[in-house]
Amino acid sequence: MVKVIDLPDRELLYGHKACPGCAAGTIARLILKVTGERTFLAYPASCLSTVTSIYPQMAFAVPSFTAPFPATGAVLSGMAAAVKAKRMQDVTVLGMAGDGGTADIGLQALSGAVERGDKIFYVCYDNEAYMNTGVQRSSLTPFGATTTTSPAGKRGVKKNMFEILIAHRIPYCATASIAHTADFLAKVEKARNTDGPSFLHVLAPCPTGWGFPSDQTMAIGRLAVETGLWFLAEYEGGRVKMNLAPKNFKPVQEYLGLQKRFKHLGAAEWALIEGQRDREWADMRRKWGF
Ligand SMILES: Cc1ncc(C[n+]2csc(CCOP(=O)(O)OP(=O)(O)O)c2C)c(N)n1
Ligand code: SF4
Ligand SMILES: [Mg+2]
Repeated sequence: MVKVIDLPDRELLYGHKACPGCAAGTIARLILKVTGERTFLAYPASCLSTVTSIYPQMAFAVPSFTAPFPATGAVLSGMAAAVKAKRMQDVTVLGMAGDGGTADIGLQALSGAVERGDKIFYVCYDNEAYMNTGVQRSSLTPFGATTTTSPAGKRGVKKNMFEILIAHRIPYCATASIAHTADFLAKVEKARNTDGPSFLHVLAPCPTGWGFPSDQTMAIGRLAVETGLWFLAEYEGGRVKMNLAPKNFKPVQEYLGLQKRFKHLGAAEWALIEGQRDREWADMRRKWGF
């Protein structure tokens, strides 16, 4: 049973310039409603920095720092050290980075911060490409998606950040979807109350880069889970809990067919994607026993 969280009216992210329907903006806004005013925030070069921090304007109402692209984890460690040195209480040291800033160039700094056990809360909003610089492929771009550096849909397999963080024996890590909002908010609350590092990987549908109408963000987010191409899980106390395990998945074309980045795919590729999905779910069921 997911706990429903009362959110304050006060906006701590206001007046940003993200595209209509951008999930990343909503994710950041809702996270700040949970973590509140006593949040120290760092984010690297990304859509999030570009749409919030345009000199002389600043859309965040909490102390915020644009980190160098590879350095979010290291910057958060520094903030956590300062909070400890000053004996500050009830503070959230929060990082929000894209898939490129997390799974590619920022992976080492994140790994170091988690391994040191620093009390930080790191969010990866995953729009599955380098959107800010014009939709280039990242290691979290899914199989078959068109980007400007993989025009015909390069056949890579999306890196599994959840398992990479589990391999660090992190105290708390979870995956989430903006379309499952109560589950997402409950995980934010848990992550920020964790005594040590925590990591949240949130799928962030991007109308501009994925090619879907801007009023379909939530529908796309739901379909990702219903087709089994995204999963909702938590790792804590050394165990994995699957929050939602559909008995039957919807056909993947219901999700892929709504997005221009997959429009070149046909029945053969859908079958490949479903085969890969089924193998991954079988593997997860075996490992985590759900
Ligand atoms: C060292 C370095 N390399 C490249 C860049 C250019 N750059 C800025 S943002 C960005 C893409 C970020 O992608 P992602 O982390 O997925 O965030 P998104 O833009 O998708 O929100 C790139 C390549 C940079 N700022 N610094
Ligand atoms: S390109 Fe995508 S992630 Fe970036 S602001 Fe627009 S909708 Fe959001
Ligand atoms: Mg991205």
